[in-house]
Amino acid sequence: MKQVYICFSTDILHNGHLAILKKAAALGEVTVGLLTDEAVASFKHYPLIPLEERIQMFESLKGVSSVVVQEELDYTTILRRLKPDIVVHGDDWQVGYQANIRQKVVEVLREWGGELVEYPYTHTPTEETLSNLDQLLSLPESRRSRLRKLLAYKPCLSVMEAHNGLTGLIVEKTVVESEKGRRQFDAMWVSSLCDSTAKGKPDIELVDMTSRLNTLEEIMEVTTKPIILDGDTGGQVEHFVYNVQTLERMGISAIIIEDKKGLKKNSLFGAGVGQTQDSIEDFCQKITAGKNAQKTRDFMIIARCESLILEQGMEDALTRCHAYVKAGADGVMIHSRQKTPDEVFAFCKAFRSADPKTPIIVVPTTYNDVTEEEFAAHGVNVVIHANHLIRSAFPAMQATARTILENGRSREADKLCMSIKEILSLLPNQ
Ligand code: SPV
Ligand code: MG
Repeated sequence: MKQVYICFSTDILHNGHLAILKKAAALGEVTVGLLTDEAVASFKHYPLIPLEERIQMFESLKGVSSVVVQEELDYTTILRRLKPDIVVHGDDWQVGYQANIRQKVVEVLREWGGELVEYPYTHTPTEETLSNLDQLLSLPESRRSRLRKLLAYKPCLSVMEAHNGLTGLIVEKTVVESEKGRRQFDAMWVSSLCDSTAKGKPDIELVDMTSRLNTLEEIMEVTTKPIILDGDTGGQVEHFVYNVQTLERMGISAIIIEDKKGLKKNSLFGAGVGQTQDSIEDFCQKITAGKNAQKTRDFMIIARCESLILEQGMEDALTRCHAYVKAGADGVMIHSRQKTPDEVFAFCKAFRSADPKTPIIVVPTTYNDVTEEEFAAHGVNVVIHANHLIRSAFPAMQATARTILENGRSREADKLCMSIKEILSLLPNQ
């Protein structure tokens, strides 16, 4: 009997999958390969059903004689191990980055005279199925826990700022495809700078928590990706513990609080604007109080160290970050406003030699020559692109406003604008 191999990434089985399985079973003995959670998340959403349960689900299907785990999107390793006579797939992978994966399958099968059999892909998910999936992914428990899950298996997460529903949608939906695969943002950063700027206000903790929660609600209503909130200083301990519980209940994955006190100013102003760093003791107390207040394991409190910004030196940064971790912090954010990454890399090296696993978060606004891949090689786990949507929107909007004033009509501004059709297509359920 011929050996047939078919790989699935799905966690929601539908008729199309069953139909293709039936056809595969008519060709011989079927081995189903299931992609790991990590591999699935690398090209679509984080799977709703974890690998162990998906294995059970497929093992119980008629026509499946065994189930194996396929570690990578690329089939080469698993095919060389199993050497099947036939690989079955839908015919929907002949374009884009999947075309490369397909080509490699054809080449590897040639090594032992195997054959690729493709069937027309028969199922297009309905609007309803897609919106149900989005609803499941955006439930508080599901969304909240996803940041920790992503951190557990991805060397470095790519996080993008969002400051309202529209920018949330951009972070949610922007995907680029290349030969290397599909890339999308892993999570969203709700920045104090951008949330304030979008409201025309300075970044000095003037926009209060009620307003910040409204921004979060607006973003959460139209997105599914996990959210990291810029919590400024965290405020008074008595308020902070309360806010931790509120955020957790909403489904926020993490809050980052910075070790400053008094009137907070934006870090990128540097040391000359009268910003005061909190004492290690008081900041540790705030972290511990927050950790004791949270109800789930999922929620993360990340400590942001301002020692390099405030020119207190590397030793101070390291002493503080280790103390913050000891106090319960789930990660450390090291901030810098240097034009080069040198001090951040030096921090990472020294921090990692004593602490191999606590996540390190960076915000490379000023030292942005460095790629996420390079950061990962230095032990960084999260890269936050903290303000780029508002900074790119502002000059674009300003140019449009000027053009209309200059011409006394809007026709000349058309070339600066997206079409109404395009903007409508970004918005869900129209
Ligand atoms: C923010 O985005 O509000 C931040 C990062 O706190 S920074 O502006 O670089 O201080
Ligand atoms: Mg901020």
